[in-house]
Amino acid sequence: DPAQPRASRQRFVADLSQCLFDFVVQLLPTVEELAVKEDVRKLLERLIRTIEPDSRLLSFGSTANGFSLRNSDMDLCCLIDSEERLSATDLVTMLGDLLERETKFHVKPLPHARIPIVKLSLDPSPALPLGIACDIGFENRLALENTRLLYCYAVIDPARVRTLVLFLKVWSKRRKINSPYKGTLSSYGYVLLVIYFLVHVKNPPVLPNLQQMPPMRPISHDDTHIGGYNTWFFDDVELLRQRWQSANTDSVGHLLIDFFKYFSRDFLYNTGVASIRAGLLKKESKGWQNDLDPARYKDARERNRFCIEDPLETDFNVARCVTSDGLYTIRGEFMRASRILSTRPERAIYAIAQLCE
Ligand code: 3AT
Ligand code: MG
Repeated sequence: DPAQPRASRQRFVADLSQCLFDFVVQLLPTVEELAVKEDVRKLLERLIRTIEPDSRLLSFGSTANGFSLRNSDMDLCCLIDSEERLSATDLVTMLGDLLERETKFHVKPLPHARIPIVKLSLDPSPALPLGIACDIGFENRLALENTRLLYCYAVIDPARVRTLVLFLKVWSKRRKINSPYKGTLSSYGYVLLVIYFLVHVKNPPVLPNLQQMPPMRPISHDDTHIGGYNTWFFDDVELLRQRWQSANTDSVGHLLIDFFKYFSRDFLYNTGVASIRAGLLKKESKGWQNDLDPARYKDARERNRFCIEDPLETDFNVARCVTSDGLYTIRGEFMRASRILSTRPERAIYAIAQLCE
């Protein structure tokens, strides 16, 4: 019966979707964890205000973008609203001293890093069985905006977008291809790949392009630019939730299979740039070629193996840390995942276990 393989394929994909939801749900942060993190943020904000009274401490990254897993680290950004303020280097040093005196955190100030931060960690406790890790940076307004952009994408179609993103984050961590310090890609990079795929590769698209939608009211240049970068995007979440109805009805399982297929076979790693703002771009058009004369452009060659345009800071390649070995490993993992899903083990749950082995 020729219909038999097709029916069993459909059953596998439906089963895979259900398993992905179930798998991801058990990895979400608990209510207690979120409460402890908010308490920590408030405590730190109170302490920072003893140094800079006009400051606010805001969350960004996964704690604020809707893609948080259990025990993920906390990214905090301090904004100072007054005109006269200390330099980031001085603030990091002073805050480091203060936190060391006043709290139980392990404190590591990095005042001379390219982006000065204070690193904090807390030992495990009943509410936080794995402790807590937290970075505090200063005036990183672009990171707050890119967090808000990802958050808007997360809430448009949470069932599909959050499930896919969270699964890929877990998968990339378990497969050890989520360490920019070791030549692979950050979580932020993987999130951008998923959104790029859902906005620009899937046809019809699963998500709208929030940076290219017409604004509802006139916008002024000053309100929409930070450091020369255009940070405007359509952010009326309520309206989006009501109005956006994707013509694409693919299940999460189907999208995951296609995602791995696309990034193992079709994406043009040598010449292409994945941009959630503008779709597939050419490395050449951004000056990000990696085939330049190696004697003169060694840096460009190393930095642009894999190119993902930051949605706001558009001259920044989010994948610049990916080395040629790193890219080889990542592509090998996309192929492995694609193979596992196409050989279709007996049950989807085994496929997921094998994927994340
Ligand atoms: P984890 O749950 O911590 O794995 P995350 O979503 O917090 O994932 P990252 O830790 O990779 O993601 O990054 C934290 C935030 O920092 C995300 C983004 O707002 C900002 N960020 C990270 N890398 C870059 C980058 N290369 N360019 C601009 N912003 C970045
Ligand atoms: Mg983080």
